[in-house]
Amino acid sequence: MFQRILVANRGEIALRVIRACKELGVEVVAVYSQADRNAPYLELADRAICIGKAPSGDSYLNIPRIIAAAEVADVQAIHPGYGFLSENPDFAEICRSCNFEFIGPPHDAIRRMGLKTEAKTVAAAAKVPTVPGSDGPIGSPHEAMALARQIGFPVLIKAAAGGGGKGMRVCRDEASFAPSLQSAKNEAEAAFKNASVYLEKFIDKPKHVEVQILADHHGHVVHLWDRDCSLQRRHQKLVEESPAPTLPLKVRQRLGDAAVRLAKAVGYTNAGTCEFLVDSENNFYFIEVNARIQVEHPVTEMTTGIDLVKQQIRVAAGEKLPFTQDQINTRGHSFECRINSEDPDFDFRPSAGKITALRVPGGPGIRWDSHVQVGYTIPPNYDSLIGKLIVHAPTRDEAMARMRRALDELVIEGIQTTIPLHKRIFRDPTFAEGKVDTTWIEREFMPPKPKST
Ligand code: MV4
Repeated sequence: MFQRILVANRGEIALRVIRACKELGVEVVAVYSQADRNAPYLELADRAICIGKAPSGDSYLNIPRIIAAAEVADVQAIHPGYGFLSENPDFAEICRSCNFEFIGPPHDAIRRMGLKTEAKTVAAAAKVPTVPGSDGPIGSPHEAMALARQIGFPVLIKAAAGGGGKGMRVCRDEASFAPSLQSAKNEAEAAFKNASVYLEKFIDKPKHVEVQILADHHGHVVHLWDRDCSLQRRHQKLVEESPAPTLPLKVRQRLGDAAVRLAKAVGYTNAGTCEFLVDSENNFYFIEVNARIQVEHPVTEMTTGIDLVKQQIRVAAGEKLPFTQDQINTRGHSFECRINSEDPDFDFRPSAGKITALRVPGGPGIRWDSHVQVGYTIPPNYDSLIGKLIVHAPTRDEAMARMRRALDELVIEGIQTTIPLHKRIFRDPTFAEGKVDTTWIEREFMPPKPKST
């Protein structure tokens, strides 16, 4: 096992990794930007090193500064958390060439999975169902139009280097195809410095179901079942749960098997997620791989009893996975609500400021993953996630009741948060039936308000 690890991240995930290190008896070095110098979790690390000014480019995204901190602190490994440098293949490669183990997949697996058409090609070769569409990035607008006709409208134009919905355009008919293609390419070039796009058949009102996988360096790959993350707004997840509601066990087993085949096909190691779209007839289609620990990993930890962050560290240190697929048992149901410092009544605009009061829920089946405390000032420089409220109970209905109870206990004053929105969601009958798809929140629950003129 490593003697000392550096955490190249901030906020709740930095704290999550610090906690895992402590339980493993591994020393942990935190890094922080000037904006985070008063963050309370820094005191829980064995050492904290300032890596620069508030802008991410000067700190959490700055590879030379992070490598310098790792050298100074003499660590053996670097945990990237999520976001920031976690899926940057160059960072993973640099870490390893500087003799720091990168706690994540091999850099070539990150690179290949980052190219969405490459990921689809690997998936198809591993007999994982993919959405019908172009084989790889498309050529001339003329060829693209011919292909779109062949696929059949509506089609979706997606950025090859993308993800998260950027550079994505739904195109319902031939007339709108050429302009949609141009604007998708422009957006992709601006966002990813890569204008390459590909085509897919548009799946109407899909659910977003993802499968957690873990792979060691000894050829063992397992899946830890599924999460439903359909409740999203503008590609920002709000609520996640495990297992996916309304999906028959047979389908969930086929999803898990598909994810394992894909991971094996790319030589994946460490923790990762395979994302799928599921249509109204429970057909599933692979869309992308997330080559990192995800925000919503706790719902899987609650239902499987497996500490994913500890397993990431153990696998990176060369240990074998301590369980086989048939030893992974899931129990009950888990939900996570993302608590953001945003105002849902004002288009989710960020609400930075000082937390003047905080009451954290407790009791059976409750978990609160958060780096904030009373008196803490949320810096305006980073994402607005301030905590994750996670519940676990024997059944989905009991887990919903537990979440309602926990949300009623949770009080955060001084800033606006998404708590009131979550209270409404957990009282919604469609959500209670598990019948929410990825378009539901904007279509039915809170349609965009018409702009007053
Ligand atoms: C799709 C789709 C429908 N059909 N692909 C959005 C972000 C990216 N990860 C994939 N996304 C989608 N791809 C086809 N062929 C609908 C979405 C989509 C979506 C997917 C997952 C979660 C939320 C979403 C919200 C809108 C659209």
